[in-house]
Amino acid sequence: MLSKGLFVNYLVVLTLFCVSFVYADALQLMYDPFNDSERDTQNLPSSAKWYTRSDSSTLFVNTGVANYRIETSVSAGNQFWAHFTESGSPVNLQVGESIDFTFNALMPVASDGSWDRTLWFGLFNSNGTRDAADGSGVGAARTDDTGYFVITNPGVNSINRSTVNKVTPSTASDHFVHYTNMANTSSWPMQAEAQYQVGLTVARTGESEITLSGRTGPSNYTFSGIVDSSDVYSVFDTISFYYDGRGFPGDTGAIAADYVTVVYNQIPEPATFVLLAAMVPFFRKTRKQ
Ligand SMILES: [Ca+2]
Ligand SMILES: [Ca+2]
Ligand SMILES: [Ca+2]
Repeated sequence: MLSKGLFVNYLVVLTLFCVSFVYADALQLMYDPFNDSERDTQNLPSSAKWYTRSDSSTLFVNTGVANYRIETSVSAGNQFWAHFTESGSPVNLQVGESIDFTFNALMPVASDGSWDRTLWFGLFNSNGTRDAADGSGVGAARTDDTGYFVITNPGVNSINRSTVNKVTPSTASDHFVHYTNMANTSSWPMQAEAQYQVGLTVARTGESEITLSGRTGPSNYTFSGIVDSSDVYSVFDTISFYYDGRGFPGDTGAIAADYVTVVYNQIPEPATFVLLAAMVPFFRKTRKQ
């Protein structure tokens, strides 16, 4: 029979175990404010190595503004991305876990809303093959990527002008080429040089269920409860951005981002608690000596 002290210890461990399923640990995998004025060093969480699909000169940290940020040069469009885990160690969401991707979006020149798919951003999985050079993203390493993303229209304030999308399974695609629309939401007209926090949260709400939520602008420009229950994606290691210049005056534009953040809301491993429980008698024995 358990002694009273031992019983209390087991009770504490059991409580910790149960509480762990209610309160996930928030692990900050990336928080890049670009204070270091460069985009080339992978030293997470505070500095990510960023890549552009175009020439290296088209993506830079703008140090000519008060608060440094990553920014594209003006062009007809560009795509850039970063990896928020070590290669081969993606986030593998368990039931009850989620991952948040947020950033401050900024338009050096305001979008004029003349194109319905201007700003794209999402969470992806490289599936073990990463594009890790400027000018890449066009070959086999990219076509196996999967994920979820948002398209928003920062030139217009209207219902259903933003969409939430999923990379179509088993298609040879780039992050943003072959996709399935999951839901429509509202877009927010971003003013030039004003920052708006936007983002996407992917939650694993069941063995075969993913629920998406996020933000396309201030206040109530949010979406939630968008459920995927077929061929779901639960593994992630990449964030990616794209913009289409047709959304800007003259059909060329640029985007900037700051405070790019990825948080993994992780449930502590049950094994940790089983181990703790197993060690309780040992601790008590040690204390008695
Ligand atoms: Ca950096
Ligand atoms: Ca900054
Ligand atoms: Ca890949």
